[in-house]
Amino acid sequence: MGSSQKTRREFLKSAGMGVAGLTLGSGLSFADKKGNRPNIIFIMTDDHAAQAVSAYGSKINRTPNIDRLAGEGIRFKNAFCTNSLCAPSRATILTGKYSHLNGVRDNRDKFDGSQQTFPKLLQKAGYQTAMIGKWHLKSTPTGFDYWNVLPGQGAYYNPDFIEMGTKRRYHGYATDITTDIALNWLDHWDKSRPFALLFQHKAPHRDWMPGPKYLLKYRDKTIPEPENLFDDYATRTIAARSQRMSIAKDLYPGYDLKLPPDPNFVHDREYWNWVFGRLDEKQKQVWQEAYREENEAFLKNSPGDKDLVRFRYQRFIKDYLRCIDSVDESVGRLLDYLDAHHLTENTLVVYTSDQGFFLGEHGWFDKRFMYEESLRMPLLIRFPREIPAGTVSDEIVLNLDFAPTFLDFAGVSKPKDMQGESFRKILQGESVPDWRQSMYYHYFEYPNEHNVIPHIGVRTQRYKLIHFYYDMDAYELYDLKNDPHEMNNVFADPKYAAVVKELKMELVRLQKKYRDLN
Ligand code: SGN
Ligand code: CA
Repeated sequence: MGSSQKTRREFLKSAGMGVAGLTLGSGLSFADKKGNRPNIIFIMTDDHAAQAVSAYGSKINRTPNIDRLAGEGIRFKNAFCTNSLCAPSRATILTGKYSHLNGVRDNRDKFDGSQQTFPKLLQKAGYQTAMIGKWHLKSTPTGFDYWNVLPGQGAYYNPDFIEMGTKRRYHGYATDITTDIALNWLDHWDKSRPFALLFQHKAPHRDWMPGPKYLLKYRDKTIPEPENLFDDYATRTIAARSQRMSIAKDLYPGYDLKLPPDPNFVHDREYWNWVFGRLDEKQKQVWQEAYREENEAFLKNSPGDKDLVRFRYQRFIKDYLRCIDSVDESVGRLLDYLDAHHLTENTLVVYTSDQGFFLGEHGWFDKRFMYEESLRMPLLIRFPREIPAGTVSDEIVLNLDFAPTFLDFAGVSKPKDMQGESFRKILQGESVPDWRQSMYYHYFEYPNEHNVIPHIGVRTQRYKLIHFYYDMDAYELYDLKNDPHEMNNVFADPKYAAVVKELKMELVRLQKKYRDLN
């Protein structure tokens, strides 16, 4: 059951809004009939883990602006993605369908832009729609009145953007530029209709290049390490051991760690030259000066063994957090803009990330696995007209649910083939008795690029069963109450036999329900 601080009835009463939520036969509420449908701003970052949001109790950084959304709205503790990878998550968000039905199982697939998406349905219902920032779906965006997107993964410095088909290079830092473009769009929207703006940052995706403003932040600090940085995978299947996403081994010296690239490692040198080569001379000077002293000390006296892993962790995490500092600043700029333009009350603001990320947990970076850090999406939503301030929910909500939820707010009925559910009632602080008690997960991409073996899985409030299938056939079971960091696979423990049996059945039920049968 979800927890929230006020019931919907209490909230509506205190807000003097007793009838506002009543529904008319047409599916539109009184408020909707008056044309009072909310604007929607969907802020999504790339790879921002909940462990790096202070509203989620981060031990490593502060995100005061993102936290504002939690304080003034709702924070979901159990928001999950259905396939922890960029393009698949984005395709699921747009369509409200699992990967096997929307056609984007992994980052190599091209999104079929002719299919049904929530921006198209909103557009049809009279919304003006815009998509700004990271798109990453290979095909041209459809369903938007305006779009201005980064090609592919985009670049951190002096990025190219494609504005309605025309490519243009901007000077500066991607997070700041994406924000400028979004605020500029907000200066010009047609005030006679509501809008839906998808505002999607590239940050803090690999290779974690901080903007000039935050290059020196955390310099003299040591960021706390996760307890399981030196995980030995003792109880796990071979999947955990065969990945290639370890802090110890798989970060490149130049591209990832900002040390001189290894001259014999062509891939690293080429990647680094490509991203660093974009900086102008002044930007390069500022950059080199920021890392110079530490790099000199490292090259003179490199640590060994575990201390080397620690050094690598510090390098990675500091740059990752610096990227988030720019994102947090961007959210602050947007929220201030909404206040200044009297848009706060009638705009639903969502903050999320396409998936989670390992920040050294299990010794890893990246995502893909169904383990908690990668599965969980930060999800904070503010809509003062309906969401009681300071609400916290532990209901299981999914990226699959975003499309039906936005349609619900726009007064548009959910198409029958959308697989998610609207969680509008949960936002309002109501308890929803028949809400899902388990979620279904399916990861496909293999062996590209981090060698994570394909798996399906089911997670309930208490347990998680994972089935690695492709070139192996093995299960893992975690008791999340006793083992929140998933260090102890209890699949073979006879005490859990009944749980295993039940979850295997649940997995089959969900495969049927979502029509993922191959
Ligand atoms: C790039 C990264 C990978 C990352 C994928 C997917 N490598 O390929 O480390 O897993 O993106 O990330 S890089 O050397 O090109 O940086 S996703 O978020 O886009 O799915
Ligand atoms: Ca991502």
